[in-house]
Amino acid sequence: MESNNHKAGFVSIIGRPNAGKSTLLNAFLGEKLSIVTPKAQTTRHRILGILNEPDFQIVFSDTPGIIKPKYELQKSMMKFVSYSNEDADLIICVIDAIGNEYPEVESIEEIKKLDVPKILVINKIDMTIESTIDEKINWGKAQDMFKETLLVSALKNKNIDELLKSVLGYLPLHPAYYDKEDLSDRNERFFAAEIIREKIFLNYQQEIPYSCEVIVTGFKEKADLDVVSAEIIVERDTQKGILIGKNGESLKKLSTDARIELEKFLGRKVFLETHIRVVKDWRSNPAMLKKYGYEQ
Ligand SMILES: Nc1nc2c(ncn2[C@@H]2O[C@H](COP(=O)(O)OP(=O)(O)OP(=O)(O)O)[C@@H](O)[C@H]2O)c(=O)[nH]1
Ligand SMILES: [Mg+2]
Repeated sequence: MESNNHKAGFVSIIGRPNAGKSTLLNAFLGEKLSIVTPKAQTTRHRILGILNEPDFQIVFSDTPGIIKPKYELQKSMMKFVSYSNEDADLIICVIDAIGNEYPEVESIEEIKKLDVPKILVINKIDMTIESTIDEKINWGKAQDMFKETLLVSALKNKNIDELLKSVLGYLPLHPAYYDKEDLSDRNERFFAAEIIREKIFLNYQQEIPYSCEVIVTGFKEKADLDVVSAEIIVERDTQKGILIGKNGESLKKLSTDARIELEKFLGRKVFLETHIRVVKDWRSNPAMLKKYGYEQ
């Protein structure tokens, strides 16, 4: 039985690409759920990460980095951010302490309009000096919408407990929304596809990662291992050639990297088979996007 003091709520994690939103989600959960890479626009979906304790359930949403969309896929990614904010009991706006990039004025204006408490999280404090942090703090004050500002390092797990305590302060008394055993709303197939996508982001450069989509077409649990079949979708034949590489070596490395990570995630041996398929300009094709789980 849940106590009368049980809290539950939705917390939307938003910010520019690369600010460390997915790393922060993983830090909250103490588990690697969302994929993380040094490249911008790694996350393409809204991914729920559920933190369960006897007295609370926090449903975090990791979201794609906020950008001005240039093609249909990016438009859909920005829809996921809006949905996440609409449901939220609290919005965590993550900014990167390194460099001097701030959220776009337009996106800040949109967020300001929402009748939801917002807090500012300045991330990557392990990598920067005090004066630049001060600049970020002052920027936050000037926005006149954040209830508070917290300094963290999601990567080094610094001040995450303090942030969590603060988050709980904004959540209402409410029964759990999801089963208290659940870690996410997504299934193993989804995370398997994400892990392969992460390895594509890490192994290939320029447009390749952005031109790829991964679909898990088969997932068979056998006695001694899982057999995972995946299709990697690319936009052009030349990209297929690059993915495969000389004598198939690039694809072999990608498959090995993905399999190792998959085995870690699933805690079981994995046999991974990959096929590459060309779907011309899938990123701009509404029908294909719908098929791949992007809403229009
Ligand atoms: N030094 C340092 N690096 C961090 C920290 N948090 C995240 N990073 C790094 O920043 C990069 C981007 O991290 P992500 O978590 O993928 O960022 P994101 O905001 O989810 O990015 P998108 O999904 O592309 O919008 C990765 O290389 C992370 O390892 C941190 O606290 N300190
Ligand atoms: Mg991300």
